[in-house]
Order: sequence, then C-alpha cells, then structure tokens
Amino acid sequence: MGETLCVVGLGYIGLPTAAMFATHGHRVVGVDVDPEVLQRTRNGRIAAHEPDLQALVNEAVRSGNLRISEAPDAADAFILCVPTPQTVKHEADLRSVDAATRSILPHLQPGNLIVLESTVPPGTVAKQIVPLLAASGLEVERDLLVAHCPERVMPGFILRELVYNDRIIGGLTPEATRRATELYRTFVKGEIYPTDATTAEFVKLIENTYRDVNIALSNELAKIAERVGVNVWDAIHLANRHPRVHLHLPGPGVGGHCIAVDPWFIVSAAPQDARLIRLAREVNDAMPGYVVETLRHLLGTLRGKRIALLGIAYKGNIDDARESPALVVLKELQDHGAKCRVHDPRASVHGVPAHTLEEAVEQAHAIVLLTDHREFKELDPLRLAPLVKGRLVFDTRNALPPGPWKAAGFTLVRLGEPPGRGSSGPAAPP
Ligand code: SAJ
Repeated sequence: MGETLCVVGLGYIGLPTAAMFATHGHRVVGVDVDPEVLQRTRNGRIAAHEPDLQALVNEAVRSGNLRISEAPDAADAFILCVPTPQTVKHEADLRSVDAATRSILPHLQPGNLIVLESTVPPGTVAKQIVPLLAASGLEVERDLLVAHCPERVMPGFILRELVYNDRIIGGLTPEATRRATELYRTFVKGEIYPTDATTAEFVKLIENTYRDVNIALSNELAKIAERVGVNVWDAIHLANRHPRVHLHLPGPGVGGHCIAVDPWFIVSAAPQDARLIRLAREVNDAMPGYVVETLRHLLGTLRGKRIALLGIAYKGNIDDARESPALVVLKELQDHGAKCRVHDPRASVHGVPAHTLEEAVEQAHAIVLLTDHREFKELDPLRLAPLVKGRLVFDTRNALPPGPWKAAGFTLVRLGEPPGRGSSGPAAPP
C-alpha cells in the first residue's frame, strides 16, 4: 500500500527521487521555493539533461501521483533534498536544511517519518534537525521517526543509480531505520545497509573524501611524473592492474558541488585531525594554477596570446559547470592577459561568451582541453589545423589520441607527461 510523501527540494536529487516514488505506488507532493523550478517542472521542461528523467517526471505528473507545489502538505513521510553548499570558510551552509525543516513543522503528525537526503556534517540530524522538529510540539523520539539517507548517484546516470546502487540508511532510532528502509525498498534494488544517523552522515562524506584524496594523489603523481620523465597515464593504468590499487585520474582540478565540497565538512568537524584531507583539497584546488603555469611556460608568455578552451563543464559528458576548474583556468589566463574563447557543446555559463569550435580556435596560439566531453575525443585536427595560429594543444584529461593530432602538425602536450614523450593513447578508466 503506497504512502503519501512530501519531497522538499526538486533539484538534481529531489526531482528524480520524487518522480521515482510517484511511479512506485506513492502519492507525492514535490515542493520547491524557486518559482522557475516549479513552472518548468509543471510544464514538463526539467533543467537537468538527465537521460529518461523527463519521461519519468511526465509519467509521474500525468498519473496524478506527483503534484508540484510551493508549500508542503500533510504526508506520511517527508524527504528533504535541499542544497548544502559550503560557506567562504568552507563550512556547511545549512540554511536550506533549516528552512526546509521549518516548512514541514505545521504539517507533522504523530507517526510521520522525516528523511534528510542532503549531504551534511556528522551530527546534523541529531543536533540541528531534532531540536527544530521539537518546535512542532511533538515528542520527537516518541512521535516522529527521523533518518538520514544520503544519495550516491552520478550525474548522467542518476535514474539507473537511484535504483541499483546500494544505499545507507541511518535512523535516529532502529525503528526509524526500519521504517525508512521499508519506504526506499519500494524502488531500490541495491542492498540497503542500516546504521545510525551520524554514521550515515559520516559515510556519505568519507565516500567523496576518499575520491578527492585519491584524485589529489594522482594530481601530485602527475607533477612528479613530468619531473622524472614518466607518462603518468600509462603508469596509473599499469598500477591499477594490481588487484588492490584503484588510483583515480589526474586533471585540471576537482569541480562539482560534491567531491570538491564534502571533504571540507569533515575538515570543519575536526580541523586538528583532518590534515591529509585539507591538504588534498589544497592540492586539487591548485591544479588550475598548475595548468596556467604550464601554458605560460609552453608559450613563453600569456599576455596577448589567444587561447581556445575546450570545455567549461566540471567533467566530461555533462552540462554542469558548477565549481568547474575550467572557470578558474579561464579567469587566471585572463588575469595574465591572455585572450580566451570557450567552446563547450554541452555546458554554458552566464557571463562566459560561448563560441563555436571554429570561432574558439580561430587564430589561437594554443588549444587547451579542460573537459573530456565525448565530442572532443572525436575532433578532426585536420579541420582545425588551417584555423589556428600556433599548433600547440595542451590536453589536461588525456582525452585526445596523439596520432591524428601529431599527423596534423600539432604539438600535443599532456598533463602528467614530460613534453615530447607521447603515451600509447588514452588510459583506460580506473
Ligand atoms: N575527477 C578527476 N579525476 C578522477 C575523477 C574525477 O579529476 O579520476 C574530477 C572530475 O573531473 C570532476 C570532479 O573530480 O571535476 C568530481 O567528479 P566525480 O565524477 O568524481 O563526482 P561528481 O562531482 O559527479 O559527484 C557526483 C555526486 N552526486 C551528484 O552530484 C548527484 C556525488 O555525491 C556522488 O557521490 C558521485 O557523483 C558519485 O560518483 O557517486
């Protein structure tokens, strides 16, 4: 028997989650504070270019099981999926979590389940959510069931991963864990691992922290490989043949609003101990500067140089440029007097002029690849050669096949590779 649910926050996670519940037997009210989000979702024009999400949302709305609203309503369960960005001091900005929790207070009834999906510092449910819920007049431990169920889905594969990935569900009480598990079991086909709320908060953070530290190690190895005359992409590919080695890949930095952000929540929770985690963040945040310094070295000077930037999205094959390292590279190049043009077939950023590929490379002294979109791997360098001023390509993602680019007269330099030493081609993913 389906439940009535209220999903607060219709962003990257909330909308797919609301639609998934609404197409698996539940009656859902999807709530957001942004009129544009409400309008777009009602009109069936969702923002994220997520495969199959448009169809799922349309099916959910058409069936009458997903209603889009400005305000919460009474429900059996409330699911909070709101953003938790970092502040300038790298602490969690929990204002949206606070506002979302307050918005459901008038609708709470004894027996309700409240699930927080947002990524938060350890202890947030116990120390921040519970006191707020007490303002409803209900006795939290007796009358309400509270749990944390973090998301672990990859943009571009959200619907598939929502269903098939294993999940962690941490309740304030074992009964809350059981109740939340029963609810998510209606669509989750992966394993559901029960724990307590604070452990669940911590697990989410350490998953992304593991990735950030791993990427920082590979970025540091890339710099060292250039010094010692090794191609880091080949070296990582070979090292990962070891059954217990899973090195990530170097790049121009770490973007997105998760891997680049979540580790800071651990640092702010235990600054005196989280030294490696902080250092990894600093290593990754220094990569855009390293890319700019390498370009300055290759060109002799950046002042007055025309540079084509391929990609502004924070990673390949998505349209999201939030916290993208490419934006930092762009700004630092411009600060050094370079004239930059950006071409990205998928992402655009307000305030950054978008150019076609031809416009971007026209008379460029150098091309720098910052995002490994599929389209860039299939570029025909013979088409670009007549357009550029200089035949230098700096590939920060090991995305370009060396053969065709060298045959077209380009000098292909890769991050993590000593100039003049080509690898056998793009390394296999870790
Ligand atoms: N990156 C590297 N080297 C690597 C892997 C990634 O430099 O080997 C860079 C990427 O280019 C990107 C950044 O790190 O700039 C992060 O990319 P990512 O693919 O590791 O992870 P995200 O940012 O896409 O993380 C998403 C998050 N989920 C959502 O945004 C809905 C996160 O909470 C998930 O845990 C993560 O996917 C996941 O993979 O599960």
